[in-house]
Amino acid sequence: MLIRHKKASDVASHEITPESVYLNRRRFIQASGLAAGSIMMGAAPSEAAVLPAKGAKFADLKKGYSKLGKDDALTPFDGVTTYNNYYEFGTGKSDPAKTSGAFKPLPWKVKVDGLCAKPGTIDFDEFIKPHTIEERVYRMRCVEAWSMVIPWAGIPLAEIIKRFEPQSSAKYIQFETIVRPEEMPGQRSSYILPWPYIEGLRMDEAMNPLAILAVGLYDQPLLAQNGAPLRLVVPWKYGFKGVKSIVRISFTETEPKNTWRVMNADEYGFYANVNPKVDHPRWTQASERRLTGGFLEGRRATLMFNGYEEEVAHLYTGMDLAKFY
Ligand SMILES: Nc1nc2c(c(=O)[nH]1)N[C@H]1C(S)=C(S)[C@@H](COP(=O)(O)O)O[C@H]1N2
Ligand SMILES: [Mo]
Repeated sequence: MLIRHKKASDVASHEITPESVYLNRRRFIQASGLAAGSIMMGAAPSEAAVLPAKGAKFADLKKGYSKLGKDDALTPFDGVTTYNNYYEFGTGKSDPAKTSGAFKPLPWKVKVDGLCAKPGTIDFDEFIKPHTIEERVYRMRCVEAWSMVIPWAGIPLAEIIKRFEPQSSAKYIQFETIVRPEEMPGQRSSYILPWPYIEGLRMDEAMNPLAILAVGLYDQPLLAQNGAPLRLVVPWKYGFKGVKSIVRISFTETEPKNTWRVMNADEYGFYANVNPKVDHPRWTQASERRLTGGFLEGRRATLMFNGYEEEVAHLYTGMDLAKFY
């Protein structure tokens, strides 16, 4: 096993929190008004990052920056793990949970290359070991106009980037999803999308403190359908920017050719910032339906930059936001 994990028997019972209890704890925190801003519970772990055994919980997850409104109840675990977009496992929302049984998230290697001083191919445990895993509770807004609220466990992308010492000529970062048609039934068809799935960010976007590489959600390692073992989360952008099951990270001088833009440049851009004023040709972006308790709610207004305007608007000063869809 490449991941240094606690054996189930080593995990103290207070660290194993059933989903229902977790939700109640969260609701309590929200009810007591502590949800806005950083949640000041729990101490930073003294150890380096360690993934828990399957089914067990991250111990003492550090509470990172999370900002929610009063109408932002968490999407239940069942919703986050059964209503997915992951075309490598099929195009239906329930396909990824159903067809990903053969997918093996471990062992895993991540190749880092391009314009940086320290390129290399790194085992997943080495990749996460130097870092503290933080909880970040973020809204997630798909361009199809549905949304969720997800308690991620992840590592600030900026911290990871710094380790590889990108050169000043590196203007962008590109991410690539694994290609494993034998484990990913959607990849056996070349009609769905061109594989591998590619996404990217401008370097200053990638360095923004909100951007994380997630390794878990609801205190446990990511399931295949959510992008195990490692996926990007950029909460102010549409969900398709959140590339899953990353095997390669490249520092580039030119703008990455992200998959959905390659597929249909009239409908998808590179920046893909959540913007209620700019409609997708097929869907209004002014409002969205939140997934709660197993169903999609009625429409609610979509927020500029998905509610993270304060944190990210400065990245786009001088840009025509109506143009950069
Ligand atoms: N490799 C890969 N990454 C992907 C996708 C995909 O099809 N393949 N779908 C994207 C889209 S459209 C969305 S909305 C989010 C959904 O993430 P979730 O299923 O974990 O909620 O994943 C994104 N990442
Ligand atoms: Mo999406």
